Amino acid sequence: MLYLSLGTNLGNRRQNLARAIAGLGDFMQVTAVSPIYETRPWGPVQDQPHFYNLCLAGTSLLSPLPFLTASKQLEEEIGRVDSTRWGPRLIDIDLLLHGQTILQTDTLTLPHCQLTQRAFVLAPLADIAPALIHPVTGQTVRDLLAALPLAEVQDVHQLTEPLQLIHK
Ligand code: PH2
Ligand code: MG
Ligand code: MG
Repeated sequence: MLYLSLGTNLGNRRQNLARAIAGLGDFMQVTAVSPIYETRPWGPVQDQPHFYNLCLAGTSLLSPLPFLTASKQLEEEIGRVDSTRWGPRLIDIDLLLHGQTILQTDTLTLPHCQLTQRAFVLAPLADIAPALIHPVTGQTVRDLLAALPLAEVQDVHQLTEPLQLIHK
């Protein structure tokens, strides 16, 4: 099973998420999609629009590095141009977990290195996989979320209207 985090804070955020999920269908089978969360920018760049974030689960025949390449290509197809670290983006597709794989290369770290600190990742991930165990810390997603400072969790807001999935 693999788990992804999607984020967008430019343009039509709902449409960007829907396009990413449709495009991911070319190289993975999506089996679960979380609700959307509207989230305050997290990290060193605070002066940028709020994000829409969600998590999804699925399977893929691609191993981690080819999967990363395919998802970077999809980001470009959707129109992501500026890749400033931490800056605003049309779409960001982050691989959180790929089975139990633990990996550290220049381009990819698994599990995602900031997974345990980000409410905008853990809240939607807990909606679709609360009992999933982090292969390094051994904690469940539910417990990782509960361990975050309350203020961080209060910065993410679940939207009530579900995402309309589209077909390419
Ligand atoms: N992505 C970042 C940096 N900060 N903040 C929120 N709320 N959501 C994101 O997806 C996000 C972020 C870098 O990828
Ligand atoms: Mg990211
Ligand atoms: Mg990214």
